[in-house]
Amino acid sequence: MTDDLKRLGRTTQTIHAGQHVDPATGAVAPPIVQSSTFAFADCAQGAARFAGEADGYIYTRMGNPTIARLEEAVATLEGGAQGLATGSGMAALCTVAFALLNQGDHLVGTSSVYGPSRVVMERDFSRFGVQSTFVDTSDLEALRAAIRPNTRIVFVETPANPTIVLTDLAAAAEIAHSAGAVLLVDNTFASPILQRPLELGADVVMHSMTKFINGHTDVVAGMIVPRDQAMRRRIKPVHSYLGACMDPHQAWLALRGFKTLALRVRAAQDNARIVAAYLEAHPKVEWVRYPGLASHPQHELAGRQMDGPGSLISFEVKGGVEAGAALLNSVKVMTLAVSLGGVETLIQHPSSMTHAAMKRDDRIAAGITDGLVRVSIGCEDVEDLIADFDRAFAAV
Ligand code: LCS
Repeated sequence: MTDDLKRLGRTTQTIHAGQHVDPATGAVAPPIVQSSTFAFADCAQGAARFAGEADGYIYTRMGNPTIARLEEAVATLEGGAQGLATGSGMAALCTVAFALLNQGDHLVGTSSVYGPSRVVMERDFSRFGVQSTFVDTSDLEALRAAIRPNTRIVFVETPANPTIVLTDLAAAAEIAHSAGAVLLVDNTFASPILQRPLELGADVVMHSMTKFINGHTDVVAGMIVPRDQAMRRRIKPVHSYLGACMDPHQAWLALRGFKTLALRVRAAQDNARIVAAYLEAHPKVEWVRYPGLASHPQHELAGRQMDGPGSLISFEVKGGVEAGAALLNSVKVMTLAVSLGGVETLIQHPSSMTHAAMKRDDRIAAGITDGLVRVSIGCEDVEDLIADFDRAFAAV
């Protein structure tokens, strides 16, 4: 990461970060170094690399030149130390939790997070003696009250999946740090184009790069960005050995997608503003939650903490689950599918899909109502999306 690049604009950074010309061939697009292992010149060099006394690659699970470009690129945008790429967003979360938590430790998380992020803590990490409490972290008093003497991680997802509720990151950092805990932020929904948690005091950022960073709905991938080298040193040994690593080809695809991140995020956001206003005015819509609308309870926080409201919208159709299902079964331009952050608009029903593994009481308490519909607005011509909604609402 060059100092020069840090001073350039975000669009320039996405296009150039990690994209140096290949010194061996002059290739402008990065080569895919599809090798599991790297030869040593002699035994002394191999031993020095293993001892951490010499630079150079050893084995792709521990590091690879193509993956390193992507780790540099995302870290440049987030403003952290070199990233640690993982095979999925879930692998990023599990790697951080595995690295930073011990038996008897406690994690406080946002109640409305991606369903499996919560389930893996409550169902699986609990088997190893890690306790967790999930609360509405948009309520800073509730967050403060959930902290225990053994709390080591405060885990915030903002905007939250699928409720689009926001958490004040600077305040959450202050609460975590005064308790001696680390603030881990899932920045998947905003992407570093719209929100940079490390600048607001977070210690670690994670992404499902399956979403905006790759952006083309053809890769599952994750990324961890530690605040500094000290935090990176705490996570790197687990990252190297846990096996949640990335493949070079996967890294190359994500790096290609990353070049257009700023363009895609802004184009989708332009569409989302129009769609959110359309939904809010629609007689068959019960409520809409989108940070760009004045009706969003944290519209003011969105303006302060984010560089734009993004392209995820949640809403409920009047008539609840059945009415929502009629809408979802009638879309033609939009696709009924989970995932988000791609160039195509995806629409889904969280309580029976992405958040089905959560207990219903927990879902309701987290604001994930049975009728909530989540839409990830893409980069299509917005007139076509509105026409698709018109057609689908007619079937409700
Ligand atoms: N964090 C967030 C905010 C997510 O939305 C997801 C996946 C993950 C982490 C996990 O990442 P993965 O392992 O899938 O790369 N969210 C999904 C969703 O809402 N629909 O399908 C997947």
